[in-house]
Amino acid sequence: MDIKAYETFMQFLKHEDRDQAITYALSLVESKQMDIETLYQDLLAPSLSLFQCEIDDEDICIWKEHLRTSIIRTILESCYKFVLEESKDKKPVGKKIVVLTPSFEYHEIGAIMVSHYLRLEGFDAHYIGANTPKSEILSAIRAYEPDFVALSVTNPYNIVVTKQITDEIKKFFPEVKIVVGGQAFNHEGAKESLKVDYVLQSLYDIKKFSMEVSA
Ligand code: B12
Repeated sequence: MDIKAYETFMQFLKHEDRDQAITYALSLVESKQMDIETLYQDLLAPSLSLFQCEIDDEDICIWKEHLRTSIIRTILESCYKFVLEESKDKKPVGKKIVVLTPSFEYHEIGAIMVSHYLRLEGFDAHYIGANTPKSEILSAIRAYEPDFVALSVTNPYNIVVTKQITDEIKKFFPEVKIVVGGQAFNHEGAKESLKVDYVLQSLYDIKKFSMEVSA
């Protein structure tokens, strides 16, 4: 891990210096000092997952968290052109996958990252949004006919709604394979009640999954 790059980036974030943080992160990829996966894994993800507010005032902390998330989201959206460039020479997997977060789940940064990782692996991957109601998920499957639906779930309370959604996908579209991942599945027993085909978490899992389904 490039500690110096991480510390430089974190200094910009700590000072809420949006412009410098974005410019710096994009320059690392543009100058090929870092590839997309390294930028996401070593800088962007930890900058949120390890977020700690050093102020006691809860209102200020919430505002700071929102601001930081918005900076990271801008970087992710701006990186999409590099994702396309990096995946240009990758052999297509020949599978469509839609990535989303279910109803009530607002944490979407992980889902966006995962959709980029899947693109880099050669999937025809599309992030369709956060807090996606069951009816919209079903109509997206009907219209788009994906091979896989990937649900990102962070809050363990949302396992209940995830079960309702995945049961309906299995009922109406048994041919569509379901992938789940996200922090909620780090909790014991979270996946037991679900009828899903894959529970994945890390970039390593995604690469393994890609090799398995391309074969
Ligand atoms: C940013 C943030 C928010 C933002 C999200 C904004 C957005 N647009 O995404 C906002 C402010 C909206 C928010 C709200 C809330 N949050 Co919040 N939030 C966070 C924070 C700081 C970072 C999350 C993040 O983006 N991490 C970075 C990403 C990259 O990591 P990731 O999501 O884990 O994803 C990685 C892997 O999990 C995996 N992955 C994820 N999905 C998938 C899917 C597949 C298919 C695969 C293969 C892999 C995979 O790959 C990703 C890349 O490595 C965390 C702190 C933390 N420790 O995570 C709290 C945290 C997740 N939030 C928490 C809570 C409690 C809430 C609220 C309930 C607070 C409240 N009282 O209102 C609400 C819930 C809103 C809702 N209904 O969903 C708790 C959850 C606790 C728990 N029960 O587990 C945390 C852990 C904070 C804490 N320590 O208490 N939050």
